[in-house]
Amino acid sequence: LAWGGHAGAARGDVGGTAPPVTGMNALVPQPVTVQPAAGTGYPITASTTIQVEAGSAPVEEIGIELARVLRRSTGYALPVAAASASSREAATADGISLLLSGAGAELGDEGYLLDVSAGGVVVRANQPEGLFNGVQTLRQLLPAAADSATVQPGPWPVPAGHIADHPRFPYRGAMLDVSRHFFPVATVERYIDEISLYKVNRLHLHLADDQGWRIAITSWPQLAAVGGSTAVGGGPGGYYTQADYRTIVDYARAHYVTIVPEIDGPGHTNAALASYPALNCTGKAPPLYTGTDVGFSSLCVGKEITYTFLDNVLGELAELTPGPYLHIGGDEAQSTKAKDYATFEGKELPLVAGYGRAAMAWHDIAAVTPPTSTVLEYWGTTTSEPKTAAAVARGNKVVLAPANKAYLDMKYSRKTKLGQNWAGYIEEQTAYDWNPGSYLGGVGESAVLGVEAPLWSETLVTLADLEFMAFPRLPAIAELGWSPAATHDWTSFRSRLGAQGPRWTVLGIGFFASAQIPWA
Ligand code: TNX
Repeated sequence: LAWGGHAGAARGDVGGTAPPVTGMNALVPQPVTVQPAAGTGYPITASTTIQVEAGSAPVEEIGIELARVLRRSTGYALPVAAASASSREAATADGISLLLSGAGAELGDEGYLLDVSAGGVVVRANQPEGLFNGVQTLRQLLPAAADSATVQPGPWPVPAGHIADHPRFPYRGAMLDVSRHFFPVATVERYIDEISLYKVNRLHLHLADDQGWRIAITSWPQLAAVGGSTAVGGGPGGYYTQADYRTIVDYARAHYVTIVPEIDGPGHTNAALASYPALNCTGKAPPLYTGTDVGFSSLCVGKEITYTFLDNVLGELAELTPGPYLHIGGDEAQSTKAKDYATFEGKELPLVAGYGRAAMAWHDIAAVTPPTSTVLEYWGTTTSEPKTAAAVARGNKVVLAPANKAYLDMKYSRKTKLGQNWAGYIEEQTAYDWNPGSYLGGVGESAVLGVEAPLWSETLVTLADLEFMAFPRLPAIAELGWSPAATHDWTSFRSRLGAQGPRWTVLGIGFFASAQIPWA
């Protein structure tokens, strides 16, 4: 179908009659180097095999997962087998080869090479995570129907060409607020599927806030039993058992996503305070809270039990979480005096270090001169934040999640039913058009660990709600985290993003059909 005949054009502001981009020119995030080649490329057929690096269990798992996805839609057998030494050298097995050789050191751990010729598809990387990323690119090179859960007619061409790719930033994050509303394990797993398609490699789980405590802590059982028993607007709430949490961690690991668990404090703690009277300075527990105000709760800074509680919680979380970070919140502590806030963080930060982890915290923590290992997550709406800049001058690193750009819970426009607007309206171009490496004063490229797109859930109840807010803005933030600054281009991005629409439709993602995008 010609471009002009599509619904997107009828929306009025799409403009032009250029054909929709396809194949190598339709990737999100944009790779470092893309060289389409002449020729028909490689068609996946009933005789295609998937060949994986011999002797690597993680690579075999990546091959099996690719086979699982493609078997559903193609109906082909797609056997997974160890690649022979000769196929590794020739680099043209008849099929898809996933190999841990010949990638070149400049690609790092997460980069990959992808070559498609009539002979087959070869993905090369230094580490399994690079092959995983290359497979995500391969999935986008196939027709959208390849992501279908039921057998489709095909054909299944992979366009010819060469891609060399590696990320701009190591931390490419999404955050899910499971406290304001609780989301079951299956929803979190689906979100992991969706974010990993766009090479997002961190999932920050906001596990505790005023409205809900969502992780079972063995040494403090009332946190989940009481603090997890409701949510914004009332209702039963919910929490993850430790087995549930391990299931999420394992699922994330298989998708090369690191879980970053957050227990917020000293503010945003009403659910904990309601669970244990002893945590309150008054010795009396407040009622559970189901509203949406912020800034009214505080842990009791002067009580020793506060730090026993934090030590126990962080200890259990560290035990459950393989990743390098424990996020300790620290935002909007409006009910904690500045002096008490400093005392509190001064006692909590060493607890994190004691469990061998680096602390992450919202940038508010810059006020207390945290150790340089503390990663600051910037959530402000201005491009100047002196305390964060001072922390960077001392050596701290920053993850950028500016609320007026990266907050997926902000409304797209005045007309959006879901979401909030305290940081403004965020249409697609607003989410995309900023440079993480020069956005915040005093925070240059080398101080930026990466970006994150937080999805706060005061107004979001269902999986469909989450998906409507995350798509298409999550892929915009994902591209800012992955693609080189030199490829940043709104005109290119909007047409490549438009090509993702059919894929989301096949996957059942009910996205916001932004009128800024020429949807294919
Ligand atoms: C601010 S930004 C918050 C959250 C809210 C969010 C809603 C930040 C670190 N805290 O508590 O959920 O706004 O948009």
